[in-house]
Amino acid sequence: MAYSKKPLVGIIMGSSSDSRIMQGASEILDAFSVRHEDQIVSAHRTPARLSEYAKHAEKMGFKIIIAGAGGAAHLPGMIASHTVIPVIGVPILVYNDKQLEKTDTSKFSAFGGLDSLLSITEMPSGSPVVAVGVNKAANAGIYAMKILANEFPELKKKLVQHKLSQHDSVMKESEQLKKEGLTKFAKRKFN
Ligand code: RP5
Repeated sequence: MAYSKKPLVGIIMGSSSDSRIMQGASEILDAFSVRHEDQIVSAHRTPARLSEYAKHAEKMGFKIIIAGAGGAAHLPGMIASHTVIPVIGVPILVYNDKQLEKTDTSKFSAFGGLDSLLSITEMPSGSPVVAVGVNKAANAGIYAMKILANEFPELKKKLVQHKLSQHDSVMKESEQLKKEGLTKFAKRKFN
């Protein structure tokens, strides 16, 4: 059952190359049956569209915006400066496959994602953006569910269930590790 006929969350990203990371957020929202609208909005390539998107988000009644960007990641902060809708930022370790050869090692951010993390979290006072860890889009999805759970009790139940299943999966793995022994377990899992 979806909680609303209209999307409750807007997911945006600075580039199509961010989609492989940002799908972590949409997978969580889908699992919790929460509708979302997904778009590419580039703060530096489509700056006018950015302010239009903020208006669109308000008109749509989004309760949360999840915004992912890499490098000098100004998208989440700029969106937050245009709207009072809470923004969860996802710093992305850039994988730029548009302009560089697949073999070019500089395709990842020179600063390992720290550039985007700081760009998002170090918003000056007055226009805050909360951020998850680098590439942790799924956490942005879970955090969005926690905010929405204040309004939708069914979501709260699902979050409790989600926690229980994490517990159960650790217990299952621990039993297996105990049974096989560390050396065999790690070899089977990672080799
Ligand atoms: C940022 O630049 C995007 O968020 C992306 O992470 C990065 C690289 O974008 P592409 O050059 O791959 O489009 O704006």
